[in-house]
Amino acid sequence: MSYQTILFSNEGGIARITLNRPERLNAFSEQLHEDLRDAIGKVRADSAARVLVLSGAGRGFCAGQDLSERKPVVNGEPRDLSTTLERNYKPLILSLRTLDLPVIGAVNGVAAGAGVSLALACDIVIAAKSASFILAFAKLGLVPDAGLTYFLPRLIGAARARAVSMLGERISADQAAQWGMIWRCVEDGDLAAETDKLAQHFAQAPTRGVALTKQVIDACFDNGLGAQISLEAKLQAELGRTNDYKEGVSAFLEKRAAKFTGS
Ligand code: LHQ
Repeated sequence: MSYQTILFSNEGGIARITLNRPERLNAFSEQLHEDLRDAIGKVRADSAARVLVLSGAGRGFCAGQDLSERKPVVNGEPRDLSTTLERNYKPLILSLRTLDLPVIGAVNGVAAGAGVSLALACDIVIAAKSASFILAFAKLGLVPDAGLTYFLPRLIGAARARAVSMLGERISADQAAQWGMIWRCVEDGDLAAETDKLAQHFAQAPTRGVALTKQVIDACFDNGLGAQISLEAKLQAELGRTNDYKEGVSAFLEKRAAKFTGS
């Protein structure tokens, strides 16, 4: 299936979505939201998919909301910005966080505004050295949105989150990695190969264990210690019944590499 604003493939357990509006640095249009909804829905429905890789075509990752589609005044009235957040961004961000697969964000270039939210909604973010992150909301008189005020303080702490949100200064990929905002920053020429290596790893990983690891780490921000240990126990009970757990233990005892099937 082909889309107007994204490139999509899903083979060998690896689903790839590349935002493909390079002339606008892959800014979010209505069509892009629609295409992403459809493609992520397909990945969710495909039991053979074991990892999703998100990236951008051209020199940008995603420049946030396409501002030409969100002019401040519509028919003489101020635009209600909450509509697109509720209708488009909230379902998008939640669909990535609730996807039972690891999501790799390969940040190839600038991420601005909701493009930063999209990157931080991924499980593992790897960025090219020349990429950067800009909380452009500050320059428009807006608050960070699409989940950014949830992710950012948790990742880099409130002091840094406040400063970068209020100033809207460019954060280099190196700085983002040093702050723990992303997993790694790599040389530009190594981004594709490093992303592929990660994707190949997850395509052969115990997928259910990875999915529940994603869930349990997300839950830790809302749970107390006792509730979190109980959640670990509940998820472990489920994982103890998987073929992959049996295979992992057998492979260890037989001193051989495990062959996980994701079941
Ligand atoms: C763009 C955009 C863009 C349209 C580059 N839109 N064309 C949610 C809900 C509701 C409303 C409001 O917002 C939100 C959340 C948000 O995301 S708010 C934040 C929106 N994003 C921005 O404010 C970022 C705007 N872009 C920029 O500041 C720059 O383009 C950055 C710093 C990202 C990159 O700068 P440069 O590398 O110098 O590239 P450029 O500015 O020349 O951009 C290349 C082209 O892409 C250019 O078009 P042109 O026809 O002149 O070649 C830009 O107009 C276009 N573009 N971002 N968000």
